[in-house]
Amino acid sequence: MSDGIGTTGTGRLRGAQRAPSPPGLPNAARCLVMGVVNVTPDSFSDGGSWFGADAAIARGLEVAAQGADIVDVGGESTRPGAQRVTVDEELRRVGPVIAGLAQAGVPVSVDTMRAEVAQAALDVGARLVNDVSGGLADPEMPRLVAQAGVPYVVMHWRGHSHQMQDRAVYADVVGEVCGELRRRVDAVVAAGVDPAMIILDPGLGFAKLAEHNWALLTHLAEISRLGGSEARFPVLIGASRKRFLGRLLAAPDGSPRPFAGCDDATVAVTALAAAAGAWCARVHEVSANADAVRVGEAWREAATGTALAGEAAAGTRTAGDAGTAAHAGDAG
Ligand code: PMM
Repeated sequence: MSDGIGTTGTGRLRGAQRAPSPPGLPNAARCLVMGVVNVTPDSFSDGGSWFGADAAIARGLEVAAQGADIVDVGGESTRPGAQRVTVDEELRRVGPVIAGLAQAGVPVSVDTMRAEVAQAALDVGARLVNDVSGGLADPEMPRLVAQAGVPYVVMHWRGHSHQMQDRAVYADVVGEVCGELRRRVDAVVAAGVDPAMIILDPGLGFAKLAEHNWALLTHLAEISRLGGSEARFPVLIGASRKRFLGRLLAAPDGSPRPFAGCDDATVAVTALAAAAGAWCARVHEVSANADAVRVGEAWREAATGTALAGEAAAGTRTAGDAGTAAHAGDAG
């Protein structure tokens, strides 16, 4: 197994590769940054902050200016225990925001589990459908995405918010998540979705305990290959401000760190995930994460270059010598 960090030889090279962006999305020689705009009164960490079209559009423009490659607009909270909103309410929340941002030239994704909402979002300029249920919540979704020919985030999901934490039971979380994602990929491809349009997401925090999230984060290369296939899918991760970070940073009395105090830890996860070959990090605070993906990319490139030089020189020099030679004279 290889995660692109801390392993050696060809394992590291394979793990560090990153799948390119699907057509129609920004492509960069680094991990992308997706800035979150939740147009909800009750989302996980930013509920209520951008509730209302003008505030949400202003926030979307702000995160784009801070370096978000894509702005993800959602109108339904998925925090554990949340109740669903009606289709009309979801449409009312996200429609004007997506239209406003798309008109301003911002690449927008719609965070929805409903085909009707996805269609309306695409009609006003969204470029990507981010479906946290991977097509399970609304059976119409894969067909709609296939007909529209747009990129599609297929996230690992085991049920709606009110029931998901009971389903955080795994014997082998990486193997089971890869297997369940593979079945979703097969299903959406059978519905007509072009495999080149699929982005995978392990669904951190969705029917996952902290140890499950960490295990998945350290096996991004396996998720990209669904545990061993030839195809390599782009991988999106959404660790930002999630509870497992608050628990990691708990006070001495055990009380979890509040969401807003988890942004530095989010940045650390982003840098590590970028170095491990993640395609995109979904985050609430963009600026520092936009720096972190560049750090991660430099790390990944240096690791890859060192390993390549070591392989080329095998038998004549050690990998350490090769790494030194490759950077001789570089004082940066
Ligand atoms: N997490 C949330 C919402 N949407 N989409 C994807 N693809 N991946 C995620 O991990 C994800 C998501 C919940 O977080 P929020 O309520 O803080 O936005």
